[in-house]
Amino acid sequence: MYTYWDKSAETIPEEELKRRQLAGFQAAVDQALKTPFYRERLRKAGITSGADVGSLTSVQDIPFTSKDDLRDAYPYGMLAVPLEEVVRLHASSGTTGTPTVIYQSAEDIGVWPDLAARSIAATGAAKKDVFQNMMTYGLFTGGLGLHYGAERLGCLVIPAGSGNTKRQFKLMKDFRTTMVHATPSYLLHLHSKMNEEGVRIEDLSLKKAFVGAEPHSENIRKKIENLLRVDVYNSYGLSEMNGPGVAFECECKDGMHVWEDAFLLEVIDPDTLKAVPDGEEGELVFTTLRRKATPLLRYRTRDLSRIYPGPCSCGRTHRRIERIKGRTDDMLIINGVNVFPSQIEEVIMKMPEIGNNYQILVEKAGALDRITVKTEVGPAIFSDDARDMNHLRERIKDNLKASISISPAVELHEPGVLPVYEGKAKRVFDVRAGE
Ligand code: DLL
Repeated sequence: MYTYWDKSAETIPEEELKRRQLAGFQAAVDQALKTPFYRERLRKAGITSGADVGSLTSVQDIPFTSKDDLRDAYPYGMLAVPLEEVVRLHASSGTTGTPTVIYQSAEDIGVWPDLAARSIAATGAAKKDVFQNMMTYGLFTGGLGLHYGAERLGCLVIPAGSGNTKRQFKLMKDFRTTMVHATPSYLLHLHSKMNEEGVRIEDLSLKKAFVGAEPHSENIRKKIENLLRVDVYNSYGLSEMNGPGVAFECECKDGMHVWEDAFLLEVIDPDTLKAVPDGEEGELVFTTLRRKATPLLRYRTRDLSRIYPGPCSCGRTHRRIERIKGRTDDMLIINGVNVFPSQIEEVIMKMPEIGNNYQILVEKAGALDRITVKTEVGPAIFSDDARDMNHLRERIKDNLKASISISPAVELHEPGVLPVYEGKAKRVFDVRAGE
């Protein structure tokens, strides 16, 4: 009863998968040795050919690659094929200015839609579906990644791009869109515009939403599922590993399957840099197994997650990771207490009174840190009665104190007041350094 895009690849026996991974890993090392960056780095580690890595565990003999390495190698230091073999590039600008760039050869660009088609087919999507892609098109990988995957699956693809809620609703109604792809924050925003645009759920034919590109909690998933009456599937990816189509939830919605025939996954302790046992939380590290133009070895994602033990009932043998908890560089230390923004989101979004948008502000108050959680409340809840609002504020504070030991100030806002982002939402404003 489960659907597959490429059943033999998705349910490949573990031993066979490992054999393929080793062949892919050795080829990736050979390929990496063609780049100025890795030639130098691997030589120092005593590796001069793919044959020097005899087993999957010997991945641990290879130095890590970081985002800074990609920046330093800009623009061509990590290119492993002649430039005329490259058919596309994607780049992400990040915060520091120098972009990181990933090149794709014609062969590479064939692999990615295959992984993307596999991902969306795992949610039960089929040829008859109408797929409206609300991710930003361009250098960002969110647009083209699933676009070509859905086309390969045979769906009707509407390349709507992000923004313009009015047009999104019109497209959804006129073409009976059954599946959408967007950031979770954009879908919540879209929902908050439904009334204003005179759209009712009954006017739409939506069945599924694929969400990713930003951290979000299980409670955000539930919220979107209830508000838009769709099944929401979590999609994880990063530009360095192509983009979306690295890990995706199947119909079981119980962790995201990492496509392990394309990406070699390690989970490491970000402090000791040693592998953690399966099931323990750590930083995800990936090695590309099938990319020719920009092979990356042991790329440190900074994303925290863990591997789910045991097989999934869908029959896929590719292991699953838990929803991303946050990035190692996202963790806030508030007066000595470590807290991830995702933990705050999890607590507030469990409360039915809370609306679709929130922000976290961290400042200095004398020697101490002060955290303020600003959240919109549902349209039916917001009131001028100060007592009601005070009561809700206190409950939010109590819940945060009880579950994550922080005592923030809480600001309640009317729906539509906090800023909305068409791409990745910016939720955390930590202004301590600038004070
Ligand atoms: O965000 C690729 C993507 C597009 C994934 C569309 C899914 C859907 P980057 O801009 O390079 O690529 O950002 C990658 O975003 O390292 C995570 O920190 C975060 N991220 C991506 N997906 C998820 C997710 C795209 N499902 C960075 N949950 C990653 C939590 C996510 N964080």
